[in-house]
This record gives sequence, structure tokens and C-alpha cells, in this order.
Amino acid sequence: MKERVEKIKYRKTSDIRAADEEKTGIDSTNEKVSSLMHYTELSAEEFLTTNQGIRVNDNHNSLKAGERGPTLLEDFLFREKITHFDHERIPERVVHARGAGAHGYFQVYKSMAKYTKAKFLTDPTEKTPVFVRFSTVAGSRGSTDLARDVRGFAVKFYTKEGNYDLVANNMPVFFIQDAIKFPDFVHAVKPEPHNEIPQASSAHDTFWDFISLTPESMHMVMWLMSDRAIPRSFRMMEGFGVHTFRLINEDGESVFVKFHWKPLLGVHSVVWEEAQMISGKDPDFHRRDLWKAIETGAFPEWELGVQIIPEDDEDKYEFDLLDPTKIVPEELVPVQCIGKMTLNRNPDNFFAETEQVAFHPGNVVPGIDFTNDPLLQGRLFSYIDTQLTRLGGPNFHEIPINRPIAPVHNNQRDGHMRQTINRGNTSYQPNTIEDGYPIQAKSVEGGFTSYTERIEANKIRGRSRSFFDHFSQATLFYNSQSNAEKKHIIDAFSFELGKVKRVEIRQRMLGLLNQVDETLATNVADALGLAVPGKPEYPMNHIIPADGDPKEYQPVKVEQSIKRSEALSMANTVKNTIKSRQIAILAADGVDGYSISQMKSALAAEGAKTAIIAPTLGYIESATGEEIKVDMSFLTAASVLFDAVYVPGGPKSSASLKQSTYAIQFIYEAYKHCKAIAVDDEGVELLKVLYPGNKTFSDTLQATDLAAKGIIMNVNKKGVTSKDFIKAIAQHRFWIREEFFAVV
Ligand code: HDE
Repeated sequence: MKERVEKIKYRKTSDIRAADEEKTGIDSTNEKVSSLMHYTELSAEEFLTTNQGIRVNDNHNSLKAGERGPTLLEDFLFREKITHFDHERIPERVVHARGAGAHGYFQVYKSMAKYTKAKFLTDPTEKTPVFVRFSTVAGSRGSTDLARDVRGFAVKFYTKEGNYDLVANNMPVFFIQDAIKFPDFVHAVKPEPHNEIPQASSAHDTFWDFISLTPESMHMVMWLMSDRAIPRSFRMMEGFGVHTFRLINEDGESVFVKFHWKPLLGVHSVVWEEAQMISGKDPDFHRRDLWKAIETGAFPEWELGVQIIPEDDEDKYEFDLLDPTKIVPEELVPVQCIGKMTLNRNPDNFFAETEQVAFHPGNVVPGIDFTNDPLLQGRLFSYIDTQLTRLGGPNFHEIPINRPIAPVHNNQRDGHMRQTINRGNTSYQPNTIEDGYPIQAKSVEGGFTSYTERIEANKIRGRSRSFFDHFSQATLFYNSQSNAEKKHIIDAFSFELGKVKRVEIRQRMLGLLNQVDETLATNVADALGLAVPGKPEYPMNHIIPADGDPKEYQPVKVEQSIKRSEALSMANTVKNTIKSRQIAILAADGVDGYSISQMKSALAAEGAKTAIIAPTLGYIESATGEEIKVDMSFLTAASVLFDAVYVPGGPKSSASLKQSTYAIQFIYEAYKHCKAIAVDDEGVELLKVLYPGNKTFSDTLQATDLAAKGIIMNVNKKGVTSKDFIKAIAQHRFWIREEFFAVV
């Protein structure tokens, strides 16, 4: 015991020593300095102290005049504790307030020196540390993870040449083409200002009012109404840099580049009804999923993809590379995967890391540069500006999570919360007193030099005509979706516009949707009980197109060379793994314990996680008398928290599950949300209960093509094996059920 305490003391002493050395720059191994700094005193870190290091004797009672007397102002322990507490909150991010973060590393597969001199992209032996923050956009810090929303996907690479931030989203385009419109867009999507309703939702009048008057948002809105806006997990979504950037090589040559993140687990989503239910059952669903995956060693991985476009091809396409409402279809320029990012460590402290991290698209390293995309140019101003307020001053780069691993030397000084103790008597350049230090680096020494781009232009406030086509790529997106995805998009528009109170806004949206696809508009119009207007209204308060008669507004549409793109549909994503998927096993006393253990080990071998769900917590007894530990009771579990469900046999267990409305609801939801279901022997009774008296359904249950609909009967019997269930889980969902089975 004594030895253990000594060990703790020793470790803590060295931690404090290191922190103090870093803070003061003083070498504490120097005997004289060490004794001056009272390290022997500081070693007792297990004592509770004030912020001044004074040991606290009583942390539970304030200082009073007499046992029942008034509290004394003199009580510095009380005052310090309360004052600090009173100031614990900092402003939340104006957008992307709700987030979750993780540490990891990035490694490039092979040198990209042909295109870029960025060292972390040229040395395949280098593991560059990263910190990633995923987020929703519209909701406040405490809002649900499952809002229909864009997801932020911000990556900070701590490269040896300084920090590089790839501040991306899970959708490849944006709502607006010019940063000057960002405050309007955000005001429209945030809760309405008079009553702060609704939280974390775009389904309200101000958002759709803005969108219906901003045709440039149509492509992005198609993504937002698709299932991409309700991911199954942060670990199963793509990331996109959105803007076109530049890569620059050692010879100063430049190519254009679009950045992509491709998740190794594939791209998967939940369904809208499920998202709404998860928001009630577990508003931390995505945050918890990321945390648990890393905690259990199922490290999330993404490949970094690039689309490289030679400079000479700038004007080759039917869209403008600088327009952030356009993608470069992968059929035109394939995505090459050049490296892999692995997230393998959860943060130690949410506030210190995930909350205080500050990303900035302007943090680039030599070899990466900007283009003139007007949205990107505006972002370059915004991030530091907002962080000055959020993080309380100009020194937030000194917060541990924001510090580069590359050394920092410059003449910036002072300001709120300065941590660095700068030495010397110069803080300017040029100087002779310090021999000119710190000195500027030549390009060959790693100095950042901006790409020499030729610009010859008039100063104008306006927009290029090459940005005017707002519909063609929205149509491309819609045409690229599977039937199930199209249906979900129609349902999403119907839901969102159904929440809009002003009919004229709904009408205007139908006018725009009609430009994207006639059947889409007609279906949504039917759901809203409206007719599709003949032509779209002229976008009010708008300058596009700047010329022509506003009443004669003709939407611009440019013929696209690509009519359908496989990469845009989640139907074509990776479906070969069940790693880290959550499988519910419904059971009660009398369950067939052998089947459970068989299934559990088959699923575990593939990396999936199982949970036994029973009427009560504690233990259930199998048909052969073994005790089986229950992981969750029906009270806290729900189908929406799982990817698939297995109901083993056992007449007694089955009879008792049939009596439980929770168990019935569980299987009903799994069924309705098109998840893989496996049933053994009497387990099938639970499925039948959903359709009392529905003979067709009972008959259908015997049909051999059930597996094609994600229902696996009698595992380990009649040639059916757990492999069939595993294959079904990997499929993610069986949308075909939405067509075949009417849900009662
Ligand atoms: Fe952001 N954005 N943004 N954004 N953004 C912020 O910076 C802004 C845009 C993105 O996890 C803010 O520190 C403007 C596109 C992510 O900390 C703010 C414009 C893309 C995050 C800001 C955009 C993004 C932010 C708020 C239009 C995808 C969260 C807090 C010109 C490529 C980063 C903060 C994190 C955060 C401004 C548009 C991604 C206000 C002005 C396009 C992932 O500075």
C-alpha cells in the first residue's frame, strides 16, 4: 500500500514538474531552482487545494459567525469556488455548437510529392497526430444528435510544419455561394427569434422562407432532405472539403483539389421516424457511439480521397470549380484514396479539448493553398473572428488542444490569458539587438509562400454568370438515388414543408422543386394538398440574374455531361462488414440458452456487439437452467438503438415476450425500420403477433424469399446459418419491406 502511494506521488510529482517546466521554461533538475520551486511541497497532489495552492481543510461548510450564523465575506475558500463556478460557461459556437471529438493519426499511403510539398502528404512513414470534431450545425450545445442537419467533420492535423485544418462537412456542397449571405442563412435556420422555437430543426417557416427565395440552395437542400442528414453514426459518414483548394509542389506548380473522407465502414443512415425516436431515447446517440467504439477498440477509419484537376482544366466543365454549390462528379474526375485516418483515443476532458478546440480553414501548411471561391474567402475571415469572443482573447492558440507540435516563435505579445513567458528585450522586426531573430524562412526552408495567381479584374460587387445554374446538379443528385432514397426525400420535403405554416412558402418551394424533378414536386404537392405552380416565382430581394426583367425569370439550366452518379447514392456503399454493429437479443426465462451462446459468438467473431434484453434487469434462467445476465431491460432499451434483432426459441420465453407490449413494440419497430431480424423456433411467434389474424402475413413467413427481405428464420437449421444473419446485418436495411409489407 505504502509503495503504491509513493508511486502515485512520484508520478504526480513528475507531471507537475513537467507542467511547471513547460510553463516557466526553467529546468527543475537544477538543484538550486528545484529547491526554490518547492517541489517537495507540490508532490502531495492528492490534497485538495485552492487555485493558489493552499490546502483546503473543509470543502463542505462555509465560514460562519457561529454555527447558525451568517456566512462571512472573509471566506476566501467559498468566494473562490463560487466565483470560478459562476464563470464556467463560455459562449457556445454560433453554429456547430453540438459536437463530439476524438484523437487519432493520419498516414499517407504513398508520396504525393508530384502534387504537393506538404510533408505530411509526402512521407508514408510519418504518422501525423489528428484531432477530429464532428458536429451538427443548427442546434445548441445540449440538443439532440439525431436532428435532420448537416454534420461538421473538422480535422486538425498536427503536422511537423504546423497545424493544417481540413474543416469539412458530411455534404459536398453548401447552401449559398457567397459568404456575405451566411448570417442570413444561419438566422433563418436557427430557432425563430421571437420564441426560440424550434430547437435543432429546419422544419419551420423562416428556414423555408429563406430557401424558397434562394434558388442557389437547391442542390444542398436535396442533400439535406436525403438520409445523409440523419447518419447512423459519425463513423459511417463521408466528409467533404466542399471548396476547391490548390495543391502546390516543390517546383511551384499547382493543381486544383477536392478533398473527400471515405469511411471504411461504409456510408449508412437511419430512417426519419427512427431519428425522431432516438432523439427521445438517447439524444447522445452519436456521441455515445463514437465514444464506445473507441473505448472498445473498434477504431473508426476513413480514407482521405482527392480529386486532382490540372490547372489547364479550370474552364473545362459545365459548372464553375469555384462554385461551392457544385460537385465534381466522380465519373468526371475519380477520387484517389491517398491515405488513412484512424481515431484511437477519446478525449480526457470534453471542455478542455472538444469544446476549446478552434478550427480554421485558413490554417494551411506549405503545399496547400486557397482558391477564389467566394464562400471560402469569407470563411477565412470568420473563424478567428468568432473564436476571439468564444475563447476569450487572442491567445487561444496556446490552449493545449490548439497548440501546434511545430515550435512557435514570433513577435506577437501579451493579451488576455497569455501563457508563454517570452524572453529578451525585442518583440519587433527588423532588429539587430537579437541578431534579427526570429528570422523569416525561405521557401526551401519551409517558409509559406502563396501561390502566384494572375488576377486582372475590375472591382465589382456581383457574381459570375457561371454560378447561375442552380438546378442541374440538384437533378443529378435526385436521379442518382435509389427508389427507396427518392421516397425518403419526398417524405422529408413533405414533413418539413408540412410544418411550415405559411402556404405561400410551401407554394414557392413547390415551384423550385418542379425545376429539379416534376415527380418529386408532384408527390410533395400531393402530400401538402397543393398543386404544383406553373413556373417558379422570381426570387425576391435577389440580384440573380442581374439583367433581364425580373418577371420573366427563367431558371438557368446547363446540360450536364453526367446524368447519374453512383457515388451519390448510399445504396452503392460498402456493405461487407458488421464490425461494431449493435445487435439486440430478446429473451425471457425459459429461453434457449444454447442458441444464444452460438449466436453471440458468431456475431462477436465478426466484431459486432450484442445485448440481452429481457423484461427485467438481473438474470434470466435458460430452458436448461443456466443463468444469463441481462444487459438492458425493455424499459431502457428500444429497437431504434440497435442495428438488428435476434429472437431465440424457448416456448416459455416466447410466451412471455408475446405478453409484453414492449417486446412487441421492439420487434414491430425493427420490422418497420427495415432492419435484419433473425428468429429461431418459437421466436417466430413474436413476429406473428404483429399481424393478428393476418393470414397472408403468417403464410408469407413460411416463404423462402424471406431472407431477401432481411428476415432470417430458424438459424442453424434447415441450411440457414448465422452467416445469413451476418450478411443481412451488413446489408444495413431492407428497403424492399417498405414496398411489400403494409405496416399495420
Ligand atoms: Fe463554418 N463556421 N462557416 N462551414 N464550420 C464555423 O467557427 C462559416 C462552412 C464548419 O467543430 C464557426 O469556430 C462561414 C462550410 C465546421 O469547431 C464560424 C461560412 C463548411 C465547423 C463559421 C461557413 C463549414 C464550422 C462557428 C460561409 C464545410 C465546426 C464556430 C462562408 C466546408 C468546427 C467556429 C468545429 C464552424 C463560419 C460555411 C464547416 C462562425 C462564414 C462551407 C465543420 O466561424
